[in-house]
Amino acid sequence: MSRASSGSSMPSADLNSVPTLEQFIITRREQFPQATGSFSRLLRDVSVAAKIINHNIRRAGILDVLGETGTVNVQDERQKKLDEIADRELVRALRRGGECCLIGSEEQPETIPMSPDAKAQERFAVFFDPLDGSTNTDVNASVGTIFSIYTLPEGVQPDDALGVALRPGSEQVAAGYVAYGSSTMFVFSTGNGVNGFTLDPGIGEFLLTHPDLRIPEHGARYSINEADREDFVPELRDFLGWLKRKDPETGARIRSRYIGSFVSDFHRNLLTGGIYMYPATADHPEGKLRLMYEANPMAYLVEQAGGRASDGHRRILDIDPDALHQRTPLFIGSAPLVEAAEAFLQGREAEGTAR
Ligand code: P6P
Repeated sequence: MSRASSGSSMPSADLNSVPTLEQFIITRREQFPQATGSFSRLLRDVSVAAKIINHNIRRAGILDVLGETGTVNVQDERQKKLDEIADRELVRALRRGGECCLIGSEEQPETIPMSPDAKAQERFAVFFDPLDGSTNTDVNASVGTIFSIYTLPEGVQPDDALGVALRPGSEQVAAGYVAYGSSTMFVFSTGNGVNGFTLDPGIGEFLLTHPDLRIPEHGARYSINEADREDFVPELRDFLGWLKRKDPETGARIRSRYIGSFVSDFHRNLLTGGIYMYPATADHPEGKLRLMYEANPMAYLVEQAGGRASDGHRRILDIDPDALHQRTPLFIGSAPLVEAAEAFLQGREAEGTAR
């Protein structure tokens, strides 16, 4: 049980009783086979950008960072000022850190090649959604940052790196997100489980508050935008009908929660159990979520936490990417719920009660 969920508050004197993010990575080095100095420094660089982004978000009404930039990004979405700030801070932190040789961002039409420092022991490619759910920023609702890390073979030139980096999500070496909610949390995995850190603004450090996170098998919440219901295939409507039925034994019924920020819905479902769905719709026939920097990193995390992620027919992490900004339908969360969704979508009956 995480310290936070046990309800125990942490007297300030005990702040030193739990590791910071950087201490965690260094002291558990044996669990991070790729945790060369370069990898630890790369995670530090992402966490530094997260703190700066958090600083801007927490003062959004005070600093002139609300509203739109007046530009449209490569996704044909109106860009928010905080989108631009988050993207800029992540690029700056990774460039300054010198560990990364390729960046792919939701906000950038093309990848950004970088010349890693000569001292860099590894070649990393980082893909990120700098501010997921940014339409929420002007209404003080929660948002997030999502990142995905691949290693690149020695000797690859930055200009050739994208072709080398566009690999299935199963080849990620790390992935994570930052949830800017009632507190700011940094949640990541390097393939040995999922750990959550909460930012203590008083000392400017992410502290380990949610060790070894596992997604509950039985989901309490489902997330989907039911305004698109008319676009859903009949099999999905049948699944939703099945999902919402009363439990014959307890009379309980799953509850709907849809925040408008994938990171926030995902994070809640990771802690309480549940399923997030963004299927193909009329406006997004390929699905809305982007494979390389939204679906893949979260699929990596959910599988590390015992959950499942699918496009309804294929495991997300098995999809062979064709393009940086390609989209995918997404069903992600507690394994029994995702398996039931797949069974309906594939015309198979769902076994038993998945809830
Ligand atoms: P809709 C944010 O733009 C996002 O990519 C996800 O974070 C969020 O769950 C979804 O889109 C919301 O999209 O079409 O329901 O408004």
